[in-house]
Amino acid sequence: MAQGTSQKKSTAKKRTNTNGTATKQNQLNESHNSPEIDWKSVARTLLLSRALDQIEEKELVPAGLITYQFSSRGHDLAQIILGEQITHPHDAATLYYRSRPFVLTQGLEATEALCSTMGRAGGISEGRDIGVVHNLPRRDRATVLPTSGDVGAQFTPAIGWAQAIEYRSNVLGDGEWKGAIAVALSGDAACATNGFWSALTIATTLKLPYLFFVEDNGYGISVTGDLQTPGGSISVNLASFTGLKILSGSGVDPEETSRLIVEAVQFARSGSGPVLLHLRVPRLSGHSYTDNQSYKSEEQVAQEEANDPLPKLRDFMVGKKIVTEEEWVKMEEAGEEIARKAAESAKNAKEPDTEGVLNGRFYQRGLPQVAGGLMAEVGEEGYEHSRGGEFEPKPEGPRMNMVDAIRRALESELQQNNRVLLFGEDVGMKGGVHGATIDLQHKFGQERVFDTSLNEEGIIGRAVGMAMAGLMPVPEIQFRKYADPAHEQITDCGTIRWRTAGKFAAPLVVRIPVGYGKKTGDPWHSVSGEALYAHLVGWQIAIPSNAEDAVGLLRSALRGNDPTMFFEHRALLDTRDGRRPWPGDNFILPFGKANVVREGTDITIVTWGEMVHRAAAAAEKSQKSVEVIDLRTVSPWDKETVLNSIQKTNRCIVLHEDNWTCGFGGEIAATIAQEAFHYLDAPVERMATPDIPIPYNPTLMAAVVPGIEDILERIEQLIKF
Ligand SMILES: Cc1ncc(C[n+]2csc(CCOP(=O)(O)OP(=O)(O)O)c2C)c(N)n1
Repeated sequence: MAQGTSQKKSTAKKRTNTNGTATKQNQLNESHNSPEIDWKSVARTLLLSRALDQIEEKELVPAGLITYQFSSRGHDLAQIILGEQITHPHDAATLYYRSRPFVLTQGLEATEALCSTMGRAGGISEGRDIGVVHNLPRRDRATVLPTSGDVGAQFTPAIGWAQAIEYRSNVLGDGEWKGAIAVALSGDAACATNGFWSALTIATTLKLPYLFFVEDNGYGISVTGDLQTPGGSISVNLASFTGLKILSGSGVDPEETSRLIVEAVQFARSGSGPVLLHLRVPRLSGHSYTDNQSYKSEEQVAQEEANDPLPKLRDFMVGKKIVTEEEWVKMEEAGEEIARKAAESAKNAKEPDTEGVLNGRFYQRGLPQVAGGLMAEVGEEGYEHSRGGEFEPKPEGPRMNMVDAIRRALESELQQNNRVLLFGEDVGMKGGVHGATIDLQHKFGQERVFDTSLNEEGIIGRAVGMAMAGLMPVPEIQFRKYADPAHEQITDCGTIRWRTAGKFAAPLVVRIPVGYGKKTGDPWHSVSGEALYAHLVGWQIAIPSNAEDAVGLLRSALRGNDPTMFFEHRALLDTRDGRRPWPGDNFILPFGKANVVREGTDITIVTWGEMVHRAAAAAEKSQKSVEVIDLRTVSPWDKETVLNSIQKTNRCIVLHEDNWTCGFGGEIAATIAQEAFHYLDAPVERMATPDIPIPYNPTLMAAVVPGIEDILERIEQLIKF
């Protein structure tokens, strides 16, 4: 039996919250070595959950006080029994919108629940997110990781947490993480998503302590299960999946459901690998309040009603003399009373604070962060101390390739911070397809530098879970185009801090080679596409133009507290333009601070990445005095340096390799037009690749990507304007 279970035994305690439900840590039944079910606690939570659903459906939604209502009726008993088992201090759960009964077991208060669905202050996201999309930093039980509205997005962050459990307990020696598990709650349709299959592959290949908890009601809104999974049973289909323990059965019969759940949780805790628990449950309401279930026959609805777990629990408890009929009625009334009081409190709760609505896009001193990243564990002062560095480079040795400088920066941070982990396709033994991680696995071991399965959603989603478990994950995506399958995880990661009202953060650094190669390009390996990510909430984006900046920005991101995209331009990795001497083991560059590469008075060129060198070469050739600004980072971008330069030169070209339409140059041009219009002596010029992929043939490529001669010509034209 895993060590964590015996820990639980020794720390067993009882806490009663204002829901009146006990959040008791499980005690072991000595004879069976399995946790006893506290049926009264289960019943209290179930009755409260029903009363909350009821008051929402009958009163608060019709009164227009709640917009999104998702009933959990039918799914609730199984979730609550599960919640009674998820008690290890480092357990974590990822959820979906129907998971509120589980969250009640983890300490969610009834008033908080209704403030959440009503979008009021005091709700778990302070009105920012719909109230069924929960998150809960650890109270007495597990950490409830931020829920996504995207079905299927819950699976891979839980994988990251499970892998972090292994890393923290086995490598960092954090004994208290031993025996913890990650659980992902889902419906049956969610088993058709990319996230599910991604998580399944990782959990089984790495034998992670992971529980897939599938609540199968036979529908994904109105689409029946046979269209989600051939034959309609995920457990039948996965029977031969290597490395996966499968359990399936009733999610409504108290005895069978609890036996299956206890077995599943114990298996996951035992260190034997992942388990999938497939429970059949009825969905006793429409998918959401507005769904009238017209696609179900009356017979079907009646069958589902007959399968309601609530009367089954009552009959079981009364039959087993755990409660009398009278006690049951009293518990029912108590649940209703709590829900009623909670509704009154929620109705009287304030509207959320509008002043602070912009807070939480990025780390800001003074804002809370109780889960995720280093700061949640060491506090703000500790974190601020740890991120220090030297802003002045101390060049040493000969000029080195950018790729070698990146490798050395990774190595020095791996040495200084044992929470840094590097992973991705071919990152381990091979050292990455671009060579940025050569020898690092050899030096730091397979636990810290490792290969992953070919699944970008899994790479990024896992990184998100690891970051929330306090590690600093550094995933590599082989080429920018191949980040596309991870887009859902990328967008959701960026909003974590904001949508949890600052409670959670997932600082991590995604390294991605971008742009055309030394000799040629093509539609797959030459995408830069920074504008797509600059448009997202919550991501920092660095695009260094040389080895020195790469080291400073990478180190800054690795010691930072926000998700960062670190773009490595392919044409600079091992070419002369990108080379610089090593700037020192502690050199750091702040984000949002541009570099004026070349000063001038006639015209300003604003650019980044490889285009910096083309702009500088054109400036060199030009007879005019050209100022070249290397933005270094596009999120945040250094508006001040750009606007100051335009006040001096009165003319500006914005130049990038990314496509024209909605390219980041459009943002800069619009800002200049708005904030420096009176200083302009000519329109702001944009230069970019037209809206086509980068062509393979070098002549074609040269015809569309802005070149030195094109820039030179544009300088002349603009100055003549
Ligand atoms: C990626 C994504 N696609 C579509 C939706 C819209 N949607 C919300 S719930 C749902 C059905 C999910 O069914 P299931 O996973 O079985 O859970 P259940 O609602 O039955 O409990 C769909 C299609 C979504 N939220 N996310």
